[in-house]
Amino acid sequence: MNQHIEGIKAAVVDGKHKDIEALVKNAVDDGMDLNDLINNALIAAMDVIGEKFSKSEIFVPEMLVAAVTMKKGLEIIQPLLTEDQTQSRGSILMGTVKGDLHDIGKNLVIMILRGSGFDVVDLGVDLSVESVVEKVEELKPDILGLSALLTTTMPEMKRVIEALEAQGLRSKVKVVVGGAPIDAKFAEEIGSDGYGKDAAEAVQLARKLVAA
Ligand code: B12
Repeated sequence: MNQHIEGIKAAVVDGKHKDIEALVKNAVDDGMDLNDLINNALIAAMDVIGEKFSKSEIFVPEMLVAAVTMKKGLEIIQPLLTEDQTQSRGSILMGTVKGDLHDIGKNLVIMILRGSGFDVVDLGVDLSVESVVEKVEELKPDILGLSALLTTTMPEMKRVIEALEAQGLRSKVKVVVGGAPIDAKFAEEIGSDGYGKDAAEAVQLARKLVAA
């Protein structure tokens, strides 16, 4: 299994988007554990990319090709994660805050939540506070999930919560937050209902909040 992990990780880091489909399919056909594939190959590759970017060994174009490659890999896995379930566990709106275009983590969280039986509406990226509030009012979800990957966009999460309060909607929806720069302390400070460090924690959190 290790050769699959190393091969997929290297393909994402090198942005080999033409090879990724076959590599992931081979790993799946060989019975590789999907969590292993996601965490130790695909996500691990993005961590390498992040480090290389920090050290100016690569720049935005390389980061983008790696992201495209990762997305292609995730697309192969997506259908395999869907649970055969007719009854929804709850409804969730999910999006990336204003000024932020990072959506790989958000998409992964959505994929796993859907696979765990939640109904998830993907609001996309770069969401204005107003558009989020409008959607909460219109769709009345059990949970609103917000993602941010940039330290500069983290404050948008607080703005959304404040706007929900101003519109009298805060008590009607649970707000959960996540993304690489977010932690439990920040989540508490801004008055959210919880933080998940990864997709697995997002599912646990959603189950807990819907049951509450
Ligand atoms: C890929 C990438 C990009 C791609 C994004 C493509 C896309 N469609 O998403 C592109 C090339 C577009 C990009 C652009 C930029 N990026 Co960028 N990017 C990354 C990189 C390498 C990987 C991010 C990623 O996908 N990780 C993998 C996913 C699976 O992890 P994740 O997003 O953290 O999500 C997990 C958890 O956080 C959690 N989670 C996520 N969301 C949520 C939500 C909820 C509710 C919950 C519960 C959980 C949860 O679950 C996920 C699954 O486990 C990171 C480095 C890194 N290691 O994070 C830099 C990084 C985030 N980028 C960075 C920067 C600086 C930029 C740019 C400003 C660069 C530039 N000069 O233009 C631009 C900003 C563009 C913008 N306005 O958003 C910096 C941010 C630094 C900072 N402190 O703010 C980083 C950290 C790189 C670095 N080391 O410097 N980037």
